[in-house]
Amino acid sequence: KTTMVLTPTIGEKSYNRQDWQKGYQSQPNEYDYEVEDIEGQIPPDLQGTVFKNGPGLLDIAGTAIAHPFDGDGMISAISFNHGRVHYRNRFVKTEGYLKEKEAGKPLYRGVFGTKKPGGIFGNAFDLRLKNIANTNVIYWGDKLLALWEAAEPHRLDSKTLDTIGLDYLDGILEKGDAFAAHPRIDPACIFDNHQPCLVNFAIKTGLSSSITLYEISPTGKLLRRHTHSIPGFCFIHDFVITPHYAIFFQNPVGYNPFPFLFGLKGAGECVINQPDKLTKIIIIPRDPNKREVKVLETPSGFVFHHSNAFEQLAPSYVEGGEKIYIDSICYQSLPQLDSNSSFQSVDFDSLAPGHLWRFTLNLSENTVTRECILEHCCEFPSINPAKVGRDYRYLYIAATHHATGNAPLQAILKLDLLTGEKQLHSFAPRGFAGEPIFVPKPDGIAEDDGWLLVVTYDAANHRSNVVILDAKDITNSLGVIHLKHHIPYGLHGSWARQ
Ligand code: 3ON
Ligand code: FE
Repeated sequence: KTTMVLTPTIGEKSYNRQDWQKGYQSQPNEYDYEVEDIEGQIPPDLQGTVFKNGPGLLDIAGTAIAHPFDGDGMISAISFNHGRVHYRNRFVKTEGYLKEKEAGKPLYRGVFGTKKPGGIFGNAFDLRLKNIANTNVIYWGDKLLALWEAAEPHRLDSKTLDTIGLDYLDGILEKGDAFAAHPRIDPACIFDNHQPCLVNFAIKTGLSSSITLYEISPTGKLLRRHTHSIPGFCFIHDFVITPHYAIFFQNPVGYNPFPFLFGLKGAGECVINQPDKLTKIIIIPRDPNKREVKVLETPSGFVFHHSNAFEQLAPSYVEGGEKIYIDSICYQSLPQLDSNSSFQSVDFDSLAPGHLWRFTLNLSENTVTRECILEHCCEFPSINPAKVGRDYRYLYIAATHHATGNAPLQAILKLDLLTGEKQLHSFAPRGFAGEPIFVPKPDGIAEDDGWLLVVTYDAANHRSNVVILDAKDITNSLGVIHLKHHIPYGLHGSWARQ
């Protein structure tokens, strides 16, 4: 059973391409203002800031970038204070951003195909990566950090969003280290007296790869760190945790470095799908005294994001054995973009949509089974943070307006994993949606006692809105905050009681 807000659609498509494309215009301006144009009621107990990251520029001094994942990171902070709302955005003043701004032309190659001027000769053998700090933003250990998975975090002032610089987490990282853009916060770590703990990873890849796992306390102190070598190439964007494990999907891909070396393709465009291979599920114990890594195999297609995982550890070999459940968004393969046409002209209908699957790992029998649990194009999952690594009932995710096919994300979907019931809140035909961020109600009891904060793009007015949905009944929008301008489609963000 699906309940939804009915909105008219244009013909059989729920969107038109010009509308969708406008959400990928650069936003070069930096704003700082109290929002006055608000519909509905801001819940008075919604107190704090939602930080969002994403590409703010889709061009470098007028030259279009090849892919939105190459866009310079821009942080938005939407602060709620006793029903008042403040908006501020700042570019992360990375070395690359500042140098290119000064030069007025692209000076770096992008991982996803953006080139410097000068053709092959201008690009070959320039193997530097431009740390664009565009993927996620977290507040942890009293620091606001903009993350990009191939390099160090950038620290920003949490109030002004001014860039402080590269941050080494007080010595946890060294120069040149990576720090992934998908930390998970264990709400009650069993190794730390049930204190919260941030778990993140770093990938070093090549012919052989390594995964380093970091566990960091709320004050920013290193609790545990261990590195594991992994045979073969890795493109791992996200992972999941349970109380005892950190789990990675090593997608079935290989790497051909030559087009990158010779200046023909970006580093990330040289990843090759190997559809005949299986995904390796790498299960790393978080317990410092148990270092045995287990690897199980399954077909999964390509996975960027996971929703959550949880474990059922049978007290010594009771019926069925130890199990881990993992919910992930699976694509048939890593989408390969046509380098001769712009990403704005992508043919949605020819790309296989991402669907949500549940993988069940039996650690006693070393088997994996899988089941599609949401056959609706979806991306950017979100859950109640108290349920990270725990058995959970509700999952919130951006989704297409229609239940089948591939299209831009225009809706938010709530899935009840217990009953299979779905709710859809669609912004179609002229609205587009990104990652929902779950904010627990201060005195909430039920898992869905909370709000979803969603940045949407409203093509009719070429501006963005911040929509507050009631997580209990997402068909109901409590408030719509109209910004004065648009925010280009973003990637990830987080909530802080700041
Ligand atoms: O060469 C190696 C392979 C590789 C791909 C090593 C490497 C570290 C240089 C590398 C780099 C990876 C990077 C920098 C990945 C960055 C990913 C990124 C910025 C975003 C990923 C987003 C994923 C999804 C699924 C977004 C979906 C968006 C929509 C549905 C549209 O709004
Ligand atoms: Fe991501």
